[in-house]
Amino acid sequence: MFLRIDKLQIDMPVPKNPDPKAAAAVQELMGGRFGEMSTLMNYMFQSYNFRNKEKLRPYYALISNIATEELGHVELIAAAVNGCMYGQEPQGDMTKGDASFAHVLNTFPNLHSHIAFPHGAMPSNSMGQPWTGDYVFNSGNLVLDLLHNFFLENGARTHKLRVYQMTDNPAARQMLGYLFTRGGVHARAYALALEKLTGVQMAKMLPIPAVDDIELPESRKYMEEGWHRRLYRFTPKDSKDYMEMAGIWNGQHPDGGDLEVVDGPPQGGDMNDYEGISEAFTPEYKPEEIFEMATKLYEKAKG
Ligand code: MN3
Repeated sequence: MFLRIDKLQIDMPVPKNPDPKAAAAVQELMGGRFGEMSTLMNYMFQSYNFRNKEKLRPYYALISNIATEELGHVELIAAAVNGCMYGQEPQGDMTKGDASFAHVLNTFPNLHSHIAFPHGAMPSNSMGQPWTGDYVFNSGNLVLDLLHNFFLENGARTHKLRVYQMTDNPAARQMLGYLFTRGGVHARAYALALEKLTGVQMAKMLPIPAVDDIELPESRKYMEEGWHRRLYRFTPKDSKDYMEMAGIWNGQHPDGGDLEVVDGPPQGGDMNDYEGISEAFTPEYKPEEIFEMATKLYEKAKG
């Protein structure tokens, strides 16, 4: 089962101004073929359908635990899309009754987000095409599935770098720096799993593309903090769940530091909050009544 912690995996800056073009590009990393919904659902279904869990614990633990981290990556992409859509200031004036979103037609190629979603993240790619279960590969053959996962992570690296090159939005780039580092960890983990299973030196192929994490300025901060050498156990500290992945995630990173399994999730960053947009009816045109009702519920919950 899953626990939910009301935090993001890291602190995410909010861009000063709305940047819907950056949001549209980042959408590819949500619901594209190589997006976070794909890594999440590939590893999730591989863990659901895993056979001989007891005999193959280290592999099962690795795939299951990375799946959980990916759910947090989906959340981070959503936070980045929302941040880029809103910026720090609420937009528009609901009382004017003019074409408040006319500018969107010129600046934002993903109109579906403005019409069918509350100006936020969608389970779709940068063209608004929905994510599909066809992106899930789960043959049940352990070597084949691990090889696929290695391919998926390296493909995702390529897409992250392309999105990086498409936007200079500092908030989007910080999120990319973090996810690039973590995707590198996952690619390395699947490479190690394959090496220990078959003896083939997958790590000699890394990284694909041949851009080291350190070359991304926004990744450096996370590397200085050691994120590129850690796998977190996304489970309460006092549980023993997924410990067995330490049988795979051990030894040295090429930078000389030790690979480490950390007990419990990372500390996390604050969940961002955004003002509603009245002219888009989020959460309502005149939300005061809803706010008042919620205040009463909130007081009741506090006892
Ligand atoms: Mn990821």
